[in-house]
Amino acid sequence: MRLKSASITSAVAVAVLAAGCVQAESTGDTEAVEGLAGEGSGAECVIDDPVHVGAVYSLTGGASFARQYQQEGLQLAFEELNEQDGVEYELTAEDDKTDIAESIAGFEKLIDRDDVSVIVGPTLSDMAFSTYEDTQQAGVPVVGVSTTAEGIPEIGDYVFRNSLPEEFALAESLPAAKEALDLDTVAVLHDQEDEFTSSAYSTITGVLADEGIDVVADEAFQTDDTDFRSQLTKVKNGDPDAVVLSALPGATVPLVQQARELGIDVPIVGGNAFNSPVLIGNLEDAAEGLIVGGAWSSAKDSAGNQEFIDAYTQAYGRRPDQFAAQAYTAAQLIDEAVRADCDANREAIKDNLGQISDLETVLGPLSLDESGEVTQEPVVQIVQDGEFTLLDD
Ligand code: 1QQ
Repeated sequence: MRLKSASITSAVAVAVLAAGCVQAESTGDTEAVEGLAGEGSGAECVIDDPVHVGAVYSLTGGASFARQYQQEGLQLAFEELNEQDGVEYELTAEDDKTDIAESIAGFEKLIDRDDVSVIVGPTLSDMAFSTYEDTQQAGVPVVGVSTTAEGIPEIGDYVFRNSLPEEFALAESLPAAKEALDLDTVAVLHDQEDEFTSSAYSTITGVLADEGIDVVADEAFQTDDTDFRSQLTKVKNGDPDAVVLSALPGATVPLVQQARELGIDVPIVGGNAFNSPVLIGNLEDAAEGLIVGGAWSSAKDSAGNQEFIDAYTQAYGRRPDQFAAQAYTAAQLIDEAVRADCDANREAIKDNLGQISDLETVLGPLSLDESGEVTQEPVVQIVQDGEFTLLDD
């Protein structure tokens, strides 16, 4: 199946969403593969054929801050799952180079040539809006592990995500920051081009209004901008209690550094990109006081979290981040869906992913519903001495 060009797919995806979230219908004619339907269920399930899982990440390019974390988290999880009897997973990963056309090509290869049962990814919401509508039509279930923009699960009933939506994370982090910092006023800076940042900006303005927090400056920029001094001067003149930033990592690092250089030392509340230790590391002292809502913390006492951290650190020589934890969890969700009916065909995985309720994961108890949306408890963290610390501690 040929996937449409990015522009058409994006336009179609947006049109579908604008039309009141009418989900695209699957026209996938994938025949069930006998060898992927097994005997038994749960831990007793035995499937003869290997289960092919595809993944598309941004290993290089602008979103490479997630770097190998997503790939390593997924790899580690499937290595652990393969130690269990009955089901053998084979993972094929593609790097979309943070490029929409490359992402489409990666999905197309996994669907048409590698004949995968399910796909994990991509890294960015931008790519999801350009690939999911066609993946839906091909009848291939996809699990987003870091795509947090509004409207993604609505693309189709084969579309799922275990990545906490930005709207839920911000609805937690902004009130928590208000309480912890006694915020009365903020300045808002946002990338007006990217799907994720635009979606987050819409949530930010709504939550600030609900919380009665005054916006003393509201400045926009482009994804590839590198000089933010004009916007930051207006922010400084507004003398806010904090800054709220909706940006991808590429803009976040120079923007935060320039803010500190200009003497804007107030706390900065950011979006999902702030959950990257790569980004925090690149910011060095400028990261002090950053606040972010997210899906995972190394301090969470969730089921298997410490074992996951230990296993990941031993395997890769550094501690995992949220993006690794979410990818790790996606493998667990896929295995849960496969073993439910002991069937690794695309349709069976799609049917069972939407039935997962309160599964104990390293992210905490997690549910996926038939709409494809995730339910889990967010965490709010602040950077202190270069480390993420739970804000409510
Ligand atoms: C999205 C995001 C990115 C910042 C995560 C890597 O949350 O694109 O939805």
